[in-house]
Amino acid sequence: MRRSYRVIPAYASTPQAPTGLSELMRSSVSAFKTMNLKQLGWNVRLATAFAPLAKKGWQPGRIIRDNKITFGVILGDDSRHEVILSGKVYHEAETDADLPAVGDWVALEIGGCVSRNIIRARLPRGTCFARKQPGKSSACQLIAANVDLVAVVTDPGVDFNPRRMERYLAVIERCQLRPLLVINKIDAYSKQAVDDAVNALSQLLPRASIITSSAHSAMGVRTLEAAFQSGETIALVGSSGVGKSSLLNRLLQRDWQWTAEVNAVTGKGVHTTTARELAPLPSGALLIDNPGIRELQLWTDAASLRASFADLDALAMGCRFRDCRHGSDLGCAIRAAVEAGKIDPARYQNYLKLEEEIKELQKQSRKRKLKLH
Ligand SMILES: Nc1nc2c(ncn2[C@@H]2O[C@H](COP(=O)(O)OP(=O)(O)O)[C@@H](O)[C@H]2O)c(=O)[nH]1
Ligand SMILES: [Mg+2]
Ligand SMILES: [Zn+2]
Repeated sequence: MRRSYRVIPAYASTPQAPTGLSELMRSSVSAFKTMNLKQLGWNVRLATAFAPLAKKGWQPGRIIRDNKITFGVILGDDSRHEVILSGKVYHEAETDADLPAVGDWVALEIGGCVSRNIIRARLPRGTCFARKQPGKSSACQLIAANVDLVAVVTDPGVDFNPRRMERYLAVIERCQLRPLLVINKIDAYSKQAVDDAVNALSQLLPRASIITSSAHSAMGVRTLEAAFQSGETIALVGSSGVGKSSLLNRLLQRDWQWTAEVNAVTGKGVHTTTARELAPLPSGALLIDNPGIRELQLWTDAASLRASFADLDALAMGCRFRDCRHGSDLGCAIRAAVEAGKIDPARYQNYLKLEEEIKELQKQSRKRKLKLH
């Protein structure tokens, strides 16, 4: 499987703008734009990559919305444009994950062929937040590009599942991003239930910070805001319905324009996130809201498994046999620790399942390679 066809490429040529005028426009706005680009996450790495593209008269912009057929981009002067992909960028992408995504920086031709705005190139990514694609294939799906921190949102009740949080964390760490756990909707639960949720997560995942919040009462929202630095890109993930979009609106202090669709009958805003989008916050951070990730499947490898189970891995050094599978094997140090009550049995089960999952992934990727040759 290569990629699904979903972006209509523009087979447009680049008409040359009159040099004098475009030069003038570029030089007069460049200082102003550089200043504002920084607030969108622009840095030296990107500026270096963009330098040769600037000579073609293209402008740097950041993708803030994926409309499936078109993209929404924001420029350094805060203007927002709807853009399409050039045929070249489309054809040069080997997989879906190579196509521009929310968070990506692109070189744009604004008002190009037949007044269309075209993505002429995608700049190299600093980071990628990616997961395994739903379904059987082991292909990777990009959630967002150039992300610094991933905030996993849950609630203390219905959605609460520390094992799932652990899996999110494994993906986040494999992508070398910083994790943050958010327990939202605390207004709707007892203090005891919230404390229990915090304790369960901090015991299982001691290396991740935890913030409790309520998008309804605004409790903890300031703490959340303080955890995001200016110019930093944060991806909000978690099950549908946990309050990601509500938190975003709280942080924005208004409704994000693209998510407020007005119902023709009631005249009220209907808030459902159908697309992935990036919103600049008044605090200077950039927040990416994701539609619910229905099926979290790991796109992970042995290294991330090792990282999230470092303590179990250390224990495995004490197993009698080198190839111990930590099941019914004689002299298994991990099983002994579980039996002695030192390791949570559920976490041990998860460890065994993750190993199987990785083996399955590797098998599938081998099969795919065989088919290609
Ligand atoms: N009680 C309570 N309800 C919330 C809170 N945050 C969101 N909700 C509700 O939960 C539902 C889903 O919220 P939404 O922001 O769309 O969740 P998303 O799918 O994660 O983006 C809506 O009915 C919200 O009003 C909260 O902090 N407390
Ligand atoms: Mg939402
Ligand atoms: Zn063992």
